[in-house]
Amino acid sequence: MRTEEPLPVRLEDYRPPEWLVDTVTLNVSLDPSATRVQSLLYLKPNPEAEAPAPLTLEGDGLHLVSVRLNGALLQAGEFVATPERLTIPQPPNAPFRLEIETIVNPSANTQLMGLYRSNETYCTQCEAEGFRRITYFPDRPDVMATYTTRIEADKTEAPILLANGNLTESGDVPGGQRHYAVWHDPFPKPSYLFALVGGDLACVEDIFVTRSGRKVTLRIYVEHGREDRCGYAMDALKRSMQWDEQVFGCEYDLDIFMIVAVSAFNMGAMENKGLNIFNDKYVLADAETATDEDFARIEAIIAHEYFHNWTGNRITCRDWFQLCLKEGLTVYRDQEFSADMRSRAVERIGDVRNLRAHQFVEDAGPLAHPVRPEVYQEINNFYTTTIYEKGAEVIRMLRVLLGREAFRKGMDLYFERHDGEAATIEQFVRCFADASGRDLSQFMRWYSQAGTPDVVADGSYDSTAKTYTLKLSQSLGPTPGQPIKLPMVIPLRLGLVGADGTDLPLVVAGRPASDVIILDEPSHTIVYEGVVERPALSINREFSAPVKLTANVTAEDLRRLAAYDTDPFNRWQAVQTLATRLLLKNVGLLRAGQAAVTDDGLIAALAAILSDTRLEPAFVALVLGMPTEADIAREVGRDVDPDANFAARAHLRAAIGGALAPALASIYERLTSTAPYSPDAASAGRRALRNTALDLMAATGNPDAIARAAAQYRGADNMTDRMAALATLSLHDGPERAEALQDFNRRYEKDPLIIDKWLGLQAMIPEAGTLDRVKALMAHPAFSMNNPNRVRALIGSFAHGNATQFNRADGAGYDFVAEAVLALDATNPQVAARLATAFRSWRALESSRRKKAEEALRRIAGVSTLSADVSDIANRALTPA
Ligand code: 0A1
Ligand code: ZN
Repeated sequence: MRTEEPLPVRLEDYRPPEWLVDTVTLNVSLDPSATRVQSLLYLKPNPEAEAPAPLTLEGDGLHLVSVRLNGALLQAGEFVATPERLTIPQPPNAPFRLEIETIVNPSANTQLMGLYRSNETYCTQCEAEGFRRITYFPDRPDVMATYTTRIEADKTEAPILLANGNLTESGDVPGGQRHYAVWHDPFPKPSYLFALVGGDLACVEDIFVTRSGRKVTLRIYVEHGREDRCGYAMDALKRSMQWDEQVFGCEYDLDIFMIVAVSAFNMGAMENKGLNIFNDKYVLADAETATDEDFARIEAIIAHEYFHNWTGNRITCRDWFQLCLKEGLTVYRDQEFSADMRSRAVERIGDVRNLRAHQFVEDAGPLAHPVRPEVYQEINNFYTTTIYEKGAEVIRMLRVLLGREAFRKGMDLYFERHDGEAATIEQFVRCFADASGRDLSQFMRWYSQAGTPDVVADGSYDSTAKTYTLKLSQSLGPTPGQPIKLPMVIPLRLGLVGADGTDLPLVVAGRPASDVIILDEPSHTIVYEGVVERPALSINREFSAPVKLTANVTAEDLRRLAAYDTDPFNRWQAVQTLATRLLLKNVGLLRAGQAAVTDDGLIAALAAILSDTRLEPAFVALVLGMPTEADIAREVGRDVDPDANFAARAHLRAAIGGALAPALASIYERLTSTAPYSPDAASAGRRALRNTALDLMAATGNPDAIARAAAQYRGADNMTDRMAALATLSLHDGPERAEALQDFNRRYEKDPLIIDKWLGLQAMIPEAGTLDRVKALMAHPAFSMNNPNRVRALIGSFAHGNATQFNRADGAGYDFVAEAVLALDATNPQVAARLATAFRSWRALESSRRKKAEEALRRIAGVSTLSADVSDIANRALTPA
């Protein structure tokens, strides 16, 4: 743990590094509790820095053994070493060699940052500031060096020794049980991309031939016995490599690409050069153990980490404020990859649902921050949905604004101009401005202004003049530190949909007009001419801008869009909007003690979509999905009562399940298949629709439907159908549920990754008994507070995925999560801080819950030994709006 209070870091304080590092030669001798790290650095003064200065290298909890400068052992007085810093007050004003020896204890590293052990395997995590937990270093991304890593270890403990780059040498250490391997990475990189692994791992190997004909060895390392669950990840990797060549012209650059799956990992995965390290959850999959969603996520994360090789590694970030430079761009790239591999419409709807569920919520609360923040206390807390997913939306808007071709030109220019550099957002956007000749200065506000813009679209038809007048306006509310906002550049793709469902021609001032309107003023009016009939407005098609849209579209228009819109996103959106209007009305009625109502128009729209056999099943499943409790809470906005939201949604689901029972039953039968399981998107879509139908039929509590779910659970030959049936059963307290839950535990008790699904499902049951169930499950043999996946599955699902029970009226949900945050903070502050973000919407709650949530947050914030990570989240969450 750090012993110094961290100061806020500000973008405006950026200064170039005073010292540069040409080469790093590491010699790491692995030992469970005393790993010896010898680091040889060739340093030189940075000609761009202001003045020659003392040399200050960062550390974190380090123990120094010795330091030598140009071969001479430094004496006390010639350097100052603390666990956090190594300072040489008077270094030569010329290039020199520095040799540093430190000892670290990987077994005691519970933070999982730096060098640690996952089960028995030695592995590293250096992003963002983990390298300084291994050796003293100028640990900032604009210091790029080439690395040579020699690893030595006991042969039986760690027969496999890996590091970044290509293997150059390996062999036995004479006279003992130890062996070594030397890896060299010729590409200059920042320290956060360093990695090494040592362990007894199994390996699956394949080969990829790049477009220029180079053979690249592909290896996935996993625990012994897991080799047969690597096939899908390997296939996804090869498809990613090929796609990046075809779509972005990016070819892989080393002779080998390795992925190592570990069971203890703070995040999803890490893009270390040539040696990606993955949470095993995002590698291992087969029909028996993984759901369709797991397969899709594995494909996306494998692609994401691979794509970082160019967007992140070859071109990295100048400083951590530029994090979205690599993350937003790489998310955009992985979303496009998934869209090409699967269904573009389904991918887009899924991505937007995810954006609204997480990023819009973050943007609406006390943790809101710009896509490029200007200040941070703890960088680990900025791996957020705003940096990642909103960052991707900003890139997507660039493509909408510039068009596909100019966008690609801008990307090409970026790769050409900045390869091998640590770049900024300004440099990135400049490439698109230069490639297109467009002025993108106002567009830059997407990077600097936090919050979700509100856009109001008000259309009116003049049947005499045959004109359609569209008034658009935008506003952006205050966010922490940003009381006043300037207008954004908002690209809105739109269509005017006629009664027969076709798009009417867009004509403005006598000329054909683009289907993209750029709203860059507070308000703007457009008059479309020659509009032969009253159209239904379909706006923000494809979700062309990440805004909250309010349009004066009638229910009748929405039903037209639901039935016909040529843009599948807005077809889905039309149903969502109809459902949201009904849900909001019912939340009001229920809170006033009245009965909820139904909407025949919505049911009819759903029935029409259900019976349209030309539609992709995955799309129909999404349409039937209905807004989530979180969606409702977001729309309600303030004075939120999670119980009322839940009741309104449950009422709607039961109404659909009741009214459409015959259609749902026939879908269920029609999509029943005896073909062997395949994770492809089309098959997954059919399963998604069939399981949605099952769930809606059971939503009425109909015993036949519940019996059907129980039968599906028992008879399933794949995890998707088994889990879906279990999820349906989990919502209906009865013997079928108890039996299936017990069976699942028995079946998979040896496999913690699968038990995670079972833990998560139970943590999300919207019943009063769930908190006690969660507490009891903490004693389950598979559960451990030391494994982030287990913690997220059980406690994280409860805190983030169970709105009614986390927000129990008696406050017991808050108390439980607060205690868990504090308990975890002692061992793993990053995971604790992530859990603490569950409180981020506390101010939107009705007053009684708000008070209880605030008390719990204050209890967290008041603990004096808090980590920087949790203290940052708790304090920002409590800062007055
Ligand atoms: N760069 C990774 C995310 C990541 C960030 C921090 C980590 O530290 C524990 C790990 C991974 C990505 O975007 O996938
Ligand atoms: Zn990433």
